[in-house]
Amino acid sequence: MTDFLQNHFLSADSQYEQCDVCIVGLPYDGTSSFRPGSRFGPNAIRKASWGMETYSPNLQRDLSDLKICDLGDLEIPFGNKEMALAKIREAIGRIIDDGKYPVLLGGEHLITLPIVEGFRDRFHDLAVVQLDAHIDLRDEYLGETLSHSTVMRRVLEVIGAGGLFQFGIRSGSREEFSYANTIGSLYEFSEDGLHRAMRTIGNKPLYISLDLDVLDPSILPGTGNPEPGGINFNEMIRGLQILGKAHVIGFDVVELSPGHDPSEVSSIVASQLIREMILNYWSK
Ligand SMILES: [Mn+2]
Repeated sequence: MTDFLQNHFLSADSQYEQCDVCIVGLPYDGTSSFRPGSRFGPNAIRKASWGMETYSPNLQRDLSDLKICDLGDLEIPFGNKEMALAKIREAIGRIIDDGKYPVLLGGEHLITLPIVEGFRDRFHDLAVVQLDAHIDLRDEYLGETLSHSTVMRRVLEVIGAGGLFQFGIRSGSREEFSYANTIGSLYEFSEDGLHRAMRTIGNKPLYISLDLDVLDPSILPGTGNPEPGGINFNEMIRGLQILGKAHVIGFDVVELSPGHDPSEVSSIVASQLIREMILNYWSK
């Protein structure tokens, strides 16, 4: 049957077996501390995506030229954090092993940890770019070592110091900033800063984690922990393009909390960024 709109991302109408790019929703928000609701992110992105064109005039590429599949949301046992993370890690591993290009929709930022573990088991010398307002380098938060505010500290343990490149950071504790300065992970989100990171990353496989709160709350209020003074849309588009000079092996877009933006513009911004990222980063 044709002519029926389904609840999948725009143009993601391939079957899994045939697809090159595989979109997966990871609707986990179990450790959100301030304003939960990012479990509703993936479906809000899917819905908003139908309002945009498949064609990017900026890149002169079209989603409809790609074979994209949207698997829907992974079923996650919400009350059991370890089991939720293990399930995500296993799902990501299967998608990579099947030769698909993974595009992951959060969910809160903790989901990046099992994703990075899945990539680390399969790619040597992995680099991770974090686009985020928050530094997320606490060793523990409220007595927990696994949390949205400790996630990049755990990621560092997985990939090793020197593998993490943080952009857009404007919130964190004194201790976290001093730790970041000792390992040299902070970069300015500017053409200079991005090119500098690109030179260090070189030919390494690169995973990108885009926490949407890196954007200014005036264009993306629908997130759990908004921070004023963020990046605007055109700066982000330009930055994502520069990151495309590296070998980007997959990415996540996390922390959209659609319930906090009745205008739905946040979801529209998120879906446009995902279109640009797919068209920027996927190549045969
Ligand atoms: Mn954040």
